[in-house]
Amino acid sequence: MNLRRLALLLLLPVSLQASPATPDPANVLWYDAPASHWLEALPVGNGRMGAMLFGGVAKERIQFNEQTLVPGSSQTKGVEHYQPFGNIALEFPGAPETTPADYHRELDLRSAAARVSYSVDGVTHRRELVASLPANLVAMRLSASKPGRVSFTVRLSDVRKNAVTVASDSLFFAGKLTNGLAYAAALRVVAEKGSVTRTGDGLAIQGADAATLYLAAATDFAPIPAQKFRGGVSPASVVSGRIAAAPAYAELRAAQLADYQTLYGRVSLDLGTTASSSLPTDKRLAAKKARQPDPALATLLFNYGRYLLIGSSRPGGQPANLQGLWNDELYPAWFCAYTTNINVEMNYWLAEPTALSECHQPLFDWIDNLAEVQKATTDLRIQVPIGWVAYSTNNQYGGNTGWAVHMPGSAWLARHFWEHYAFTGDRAFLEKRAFPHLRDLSELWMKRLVPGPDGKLITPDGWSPEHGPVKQPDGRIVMKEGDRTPRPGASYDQQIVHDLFTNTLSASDALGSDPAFRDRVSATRANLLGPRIGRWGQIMEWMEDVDDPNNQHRHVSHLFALYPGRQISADRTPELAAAAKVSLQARGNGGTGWSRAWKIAFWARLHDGDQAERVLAGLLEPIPASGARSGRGGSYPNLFGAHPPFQMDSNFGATAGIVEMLLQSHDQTESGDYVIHLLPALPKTWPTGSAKGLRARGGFIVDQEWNEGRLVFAKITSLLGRTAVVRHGAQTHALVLAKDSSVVFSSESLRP
Ligand code: FUC
Repeated sequence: MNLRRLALLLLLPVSLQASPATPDPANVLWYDAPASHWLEALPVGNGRMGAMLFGGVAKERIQFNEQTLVPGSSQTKGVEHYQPFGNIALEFPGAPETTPADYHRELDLRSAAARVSYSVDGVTHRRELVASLPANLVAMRLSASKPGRVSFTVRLSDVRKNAVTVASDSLFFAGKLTNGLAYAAALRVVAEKGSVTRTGDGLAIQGADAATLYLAAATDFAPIPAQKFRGGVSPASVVSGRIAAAPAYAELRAAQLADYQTLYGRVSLDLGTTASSSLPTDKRLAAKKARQPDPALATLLFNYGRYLLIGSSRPGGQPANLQGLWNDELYPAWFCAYTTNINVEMNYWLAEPTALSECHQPLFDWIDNLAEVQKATTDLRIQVPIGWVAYSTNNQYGGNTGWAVHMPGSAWLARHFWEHYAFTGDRAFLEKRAFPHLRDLSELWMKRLVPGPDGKLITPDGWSPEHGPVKQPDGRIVMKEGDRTPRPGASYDQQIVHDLFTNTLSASDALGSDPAFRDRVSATRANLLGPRIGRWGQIMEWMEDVDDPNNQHRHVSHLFALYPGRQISADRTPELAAAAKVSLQARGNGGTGWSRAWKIAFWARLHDGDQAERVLAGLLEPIPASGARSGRGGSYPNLFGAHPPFQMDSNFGATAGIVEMLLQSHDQTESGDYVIHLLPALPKTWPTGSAKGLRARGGFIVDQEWNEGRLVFAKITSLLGRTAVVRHGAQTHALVLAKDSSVVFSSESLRP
């Protein structure tokens, strides 16, 4: 291809380019049949609304969500199920009931569009579904290869069955949830040529060249300030205004692409392809299970996690919930809420290292709100003199389920504020938003800790989610699921408190604030119990050495210090790292989706890429869409993570785990420089590839290429002008880079 043609192609919007013969295996999910189940349908999202495309030939279904459609309140026992919003149903008169031979359905992650195409009687029909944040709309374009051949009926429905109003070119419904939250949705049809007429409960489009559907959905939820959740704006007028102001499809698409690609385009990963990579996505999962290598499937999962976070978490909106924001059930598992003992945190592990820092923002707003609600609580179980305490499961309002007080949860959430600073160096954020949490929660824990049996400081009522060792009448100790007995000195609490103190000390140093406070935190941290190695060489999960080597519980809370924490390090604390390995081996490679995702990161932190990749392969085991609530973790046909049931934490966690295999930056030197560790856990199955645009703490962009398992190129760009140490294998290099300058290493010897 000559350069002029290449330049022209690059300038064209992706949607206008001809589909390649084989879809890009690292960026496209594709299928040769319509979805017959929601877990086969394909998601689009704009960080407010989400929609799932089924792709039927005679009948199309688009199920949609809006992330604030939440009943419940800010009270204890205030959590209720996040609601599905509605559906769009299309019918195509005269379309065949069977799937045409050239049927193709895809989700293109580069251009953030779900598409369907097929031919009937010599006419090729195309549909493209997108979600635009600039327009705050979901839009679908239907077109045909011959003029006047786009004909269909469209209906809109509310899941709660409120009446739909039919106007000349639009459909509308409105309702209220049990908590008074008002909501509305509106759909407008714009046909090119042809006609749009009312059909009673819908609209009929006939003989058009093309048609565009614009869907708006909104509620009167207003997230901030705490407990005042009504925005006062009528959702009916909001959605009517949005569909009326909808730009032409090409314009909407250009603005959506620009908005989306600014984020998505920052990172690219290439792990190579194999013969299996060219199969449809569901068949790739099956081939992977049959041990056909397909590294590009890992790349696709990595990219999908980033796509899904961009689709469900944008500034000013709600954070990604247990299913991101995609849900079609009235009673989704665990309320489709925010669980703080792993799940909501895991949703955000990928945000900073994969350059989606902006997508982290909704979590900070949600935490601030939760903190405000909990500080004002009348619930005696979580009243504390300073700081605040979270329950295990919480909603958008700051309410909780009443199960179970999660004492170190606020400290775990506060580490996200620290991480945002560690990656971005945003000093105003550190001072105004991060430090107040870190300081108050450190004060809380300095008050709460008590001397344990050997004088070391312990939590008086710890927990290792969500089980505990219970003594039987015959003296045997068995692990009890859901046990909530207070466990003084439980490792999970100890490690999170250590992490809180470490982050607080780092923040104090960066801000140069209050040396007396800093010294108190430092002295308290030095006197904390643990981590300790037990009788079979494991990291002890509880203060007593009662761990069962056959316990394969999904939570691996006693390894928090290995990941996401940084207390246990393969380099700095090799004995503890060896014990962590013993614990991990005992827990096994299986478990729920999120449990497996966590284990990828653990093994990566232990620098065992082959083992990390084995766990990742398990996460890619196919789970049938229909068996949604049983079995073990894996991936559904649309690559949504299976707990089972569907939870999106494993998608986000898998992406974060893959990052840890390729780049780490949690360790620091004595002088506080971050260690940028290149390819710390590269598995043998990814011999050749590249990872570009990943972020390291201290404000660095890292590009890497490797060949036959060897680093052949690394480029490090400094955004903040901080010093660091670059490491690869046994080689290290002291990095002194001015702000906005780069260094290139062309071999693994790390000589620039
Ligand atoms: C925690 C986990 C469960 C589930 C729920 C949403 O309670 O123990 O496995 O993921 O969160």
